[in-house]
Amino acid sequence: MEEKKKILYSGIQPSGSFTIGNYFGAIKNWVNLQDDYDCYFCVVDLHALTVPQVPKDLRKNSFESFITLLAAGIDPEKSTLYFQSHVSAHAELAWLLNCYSYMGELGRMTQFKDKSKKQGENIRVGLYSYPVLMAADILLYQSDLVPVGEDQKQHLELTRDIASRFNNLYSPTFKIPEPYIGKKGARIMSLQEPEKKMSKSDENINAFVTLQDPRDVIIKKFKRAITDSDTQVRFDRKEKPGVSNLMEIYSCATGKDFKDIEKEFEGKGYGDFKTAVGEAVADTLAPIQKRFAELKEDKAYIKEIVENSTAKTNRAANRTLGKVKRKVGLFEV
Ligand code: AQP
Repeated sequence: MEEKKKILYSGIQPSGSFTIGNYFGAIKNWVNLQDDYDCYFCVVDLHALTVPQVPKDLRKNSFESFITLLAAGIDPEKSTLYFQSHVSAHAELAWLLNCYSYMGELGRMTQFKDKSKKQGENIRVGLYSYPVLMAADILLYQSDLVPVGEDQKQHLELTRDIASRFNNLYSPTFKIPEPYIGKKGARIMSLQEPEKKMSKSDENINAFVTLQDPRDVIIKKFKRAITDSDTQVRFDRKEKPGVSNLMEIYSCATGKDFKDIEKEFEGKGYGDFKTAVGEAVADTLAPIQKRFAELKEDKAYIKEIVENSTAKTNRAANRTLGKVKRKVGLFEV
C-alpha cells in the first residue's frame, strides 16, 4: 500500500508583488517539495490586513500572488493552493485559540516588536495576535511540517505551545507540527541596504526586484545595487555584504557556486558583474512572467482551481474546527 504523505503547510502574504527573496527563499523550494509531501500553500490575505492596505491593491495583489505561484510551478494537481479568507474556519479557530493564548507569550514575539514600531500609537490588535492566526492556519490541517525561515521560528514554537496546551487540557486534538528543515534556503538581502532582508513592502522600490519587473527594470535595479569601494568579486557577508548578496542571487539564478563566481569575475569590475547578475535573474524570471501573462487571461481556469481548492480546504478545516468546538463545550443541535 502506498504510504500516506506527510502534510506540509506554508503561507505567503499578498502584501505586494513577490520579490526574488520570496522566490529563491521560499517559492522555489515549495515547487520541489510537491512530489514528496501533501502540500497546502495559502495566500494569507487575512495576515496582510495586520498592516495598512489599500483595498484595491490588496485585491489585485491577492489575485496576482495566486497566479504567480501557479506560474512559478505550484501544480494544483499535486498541491492545494487557496486563499485564507475563503476558509472561514481560519478566523474562527484563531478566535478560539486566542482564548488559549497568553498576552505574555504574544508580547515576546520579535516580529510584533519590529512591525509595531511602524504603526505609531495605534497598534492594531491583529498585528499582536497574528501568530495565533498563523497557529490556526497550521493546526486546522493537522500539518506535520512547516518550512520556516529564521523569522518565523518563534511563531512555530508558539503554535506548538498552544497546540500542546489545548491537547493537554482536553484530549489529543491537534497534530504538533515540526519545522521542516530542508536544504538551506537562500536569504536575499535588500539591494540598497544589504544588511536588511529584501522585503516586498520596502518603501524604496530599488531595494527589491519583483517577479513582475520587466527585463530592463531588473537590469537597472542591479546596476544601482549598493556594493563597496573595493573592486573584487569575493564572498564575505561581513566585509562585503552588497557584493556577497549579489553573489548569492547570481548563484540562485545560475546554480554556480561562490568559488566559480569569484573565478568568473576575476579581474573584471563590478559593472560587468552587476550586468551578469541582472541578466541571469531576468532569464530566470522570463518563463514565469510568460506563464503569468497567460494565466492572467485564463479566468475560467483560475476560477476552477480556486473552487476546487476552497471546497477541499473547507472540508478538511471544518473537520478540525468541529472537534475543537465540541471539546471546548460549544452547544450543538
Ligand atoms: N529576502 C528574503 N530572502 C529569503 N526568503 C524570504 N522570504 C521573504 N523574504 C525573503 C520568505 O518568503 C516566504 C513568504 O514570506 P511572507 O510574504 O509571508 O512574509 P515576509 O517574510 O514578511 O516577506 P516580505 O517580502 O518581507 O513581506 P512584507 O514586506 O510584507 O513583510 C517566507 O517563507 C519568508 O521566509
